[in-house]
Amino acid sequence: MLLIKPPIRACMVEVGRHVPVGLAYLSAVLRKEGHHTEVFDSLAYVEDNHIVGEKDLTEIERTKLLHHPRWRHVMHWGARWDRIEAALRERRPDIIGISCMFTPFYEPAYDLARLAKRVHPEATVLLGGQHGTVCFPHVLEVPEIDAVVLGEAETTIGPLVTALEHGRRLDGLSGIAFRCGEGRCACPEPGAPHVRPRAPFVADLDTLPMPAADQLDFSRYDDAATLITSRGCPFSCTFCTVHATVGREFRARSPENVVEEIQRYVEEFGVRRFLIEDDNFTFDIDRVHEICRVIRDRGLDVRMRLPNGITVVKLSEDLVRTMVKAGFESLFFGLETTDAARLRQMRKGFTSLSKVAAGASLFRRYGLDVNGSLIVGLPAQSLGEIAQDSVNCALAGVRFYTNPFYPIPGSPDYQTCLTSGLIDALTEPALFDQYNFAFGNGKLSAREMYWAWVVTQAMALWPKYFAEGSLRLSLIHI
Ligand code: B12
Ligand code: SF4
Repeated sequence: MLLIKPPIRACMVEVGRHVPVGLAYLSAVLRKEGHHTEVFDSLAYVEDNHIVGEKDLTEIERTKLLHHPRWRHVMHWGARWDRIEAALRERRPDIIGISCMFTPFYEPAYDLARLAKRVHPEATVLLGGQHGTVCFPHVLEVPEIDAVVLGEAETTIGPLVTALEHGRRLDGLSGIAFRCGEGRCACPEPGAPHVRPRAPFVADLDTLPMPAADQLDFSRYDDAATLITSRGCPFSCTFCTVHATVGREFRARSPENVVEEIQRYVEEFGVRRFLIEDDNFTFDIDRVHEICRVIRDRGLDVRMRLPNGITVVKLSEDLVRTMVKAGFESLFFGLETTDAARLRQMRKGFTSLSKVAAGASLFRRYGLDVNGSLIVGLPAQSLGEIAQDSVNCALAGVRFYTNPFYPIPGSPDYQTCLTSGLIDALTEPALFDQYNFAFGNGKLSAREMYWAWVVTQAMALWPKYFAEGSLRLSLIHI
């Protein structure tokens, strides 16, 4: 089986260099069961990043460009299609598994499925990941995709691959969706797609094999590895959909198991930098303390970051000191807005500007770079409120950056936007791009929201501008 991460096409994007950890887990599970697997991460081929030519733009991309007047190009991030085609031809897989994490970037994932089917018409094409999980009816409209794997897949992928290899029907399996009437079920007539009930989540994450790191070239990831030390989040922020993939229960690996993985990366791959991408890493503070203690007991010289952000809940000086000593570097808090009533409405009442300011100053005291993140363009948010958020952060001494609001299909906010008429069921989901304002928020037009975001970003970058400005001034004085 070939597991592939598609390229991304967007105006702006935060691709960075992230190990395709979900696929590496699946590969490890399948290998343990005796299957042959390979991982191909299109996003690792940064040398292929290029501007998409005018004639190759899709209708959706043209619309995105209209919504993003300061950005004149759509970029293709990751491997070019000819490189991907060559990889498909070279490997001759019988099953091709595509991972689509982000709904706004589904187009290249679907194009990859079309390419895979053209190159290997006999192969089965599967799609998994967040997008497939929350938008499977949309995915099943693509004839080249044979089945969608729903949510966490370590327990479902083995039986699925075995059934496919033996040409068995799929209607008895868990956690998949597929079209009826194409020989995968026993129905006498074609009917509605089959959506099989989800398998239980992996209860003890320590039982999972370590991700198949030997299938990745870490020089392509700046010699950094991704760690998932826990899955699931008991909180209920209204813009979030992690529960669809990994559930509400906080399931954690033991500190020993986590540090064993870290040690393996250090010793076998020479990797000492780690990105911890948990949904809610600091939910269990005692466990964080313990992970840090085991790292130090084993004398591991490592650097860790939390690019996914952490909540301020239960932060203490003791914890911060322990984290810094164990090797934690920069991090950020998901603040979203400084308005307490809105935070309650978003079911994020557990955070506040004052808590984030206190947390940030704690980390800064220990030399750590800290930011807060704000969302711009929340439903019915006014220009005044947006400006107030940035000003409040500046007043509280919290460095911040801003992300545009977009309703993620499957989230409570998506439902609210539907009910209030801001979007309808036919609104193109690819337009809910990270840096794209496709519709108004009930108070502001899409254009007003866009420019409000540009202004807040300019303000967010002001400290840097100010520092550079004063440096230049002092040079003039000399
Ligand atoms: C890590 C992460 C990031 C990283 C990206 C890392 C990377 N590798 O690219 C960073 C910090 C950069 C990031 C950024 C963003 N993220 Co993010 N992120 C996550 C997070 C927390 C974890 C993903 C992860 O690695 N999980 C661990 C691995 C083990 O799981 P996995 O990849 O899902 O794979 C499993 C299954 O999905 C399945 N599976 C996956 N692929 C396949 C393929 C096949 C064939 C099969 C069978 C199964 C399968 O099996 C795997 C094993 O169980 C998820 C939340 C979540 N829990 O899913 C949000 C999430 C994916 N992000 C989200 C969003 C919105 C964003 C941002 C837009 C936020 C913003 N406004 O800035 C940006 C956009 C990024 C961009 N490219 O521009 C949304 C996406 C929702 C959607 N439907 O579009 C999520 C779901 C969080 C949420 N708010 O609801 N993110
Ligand atoms: S704390 Fe993070 S993972 Fe949990 S619901 Fe809120 S945004 Fe989602």
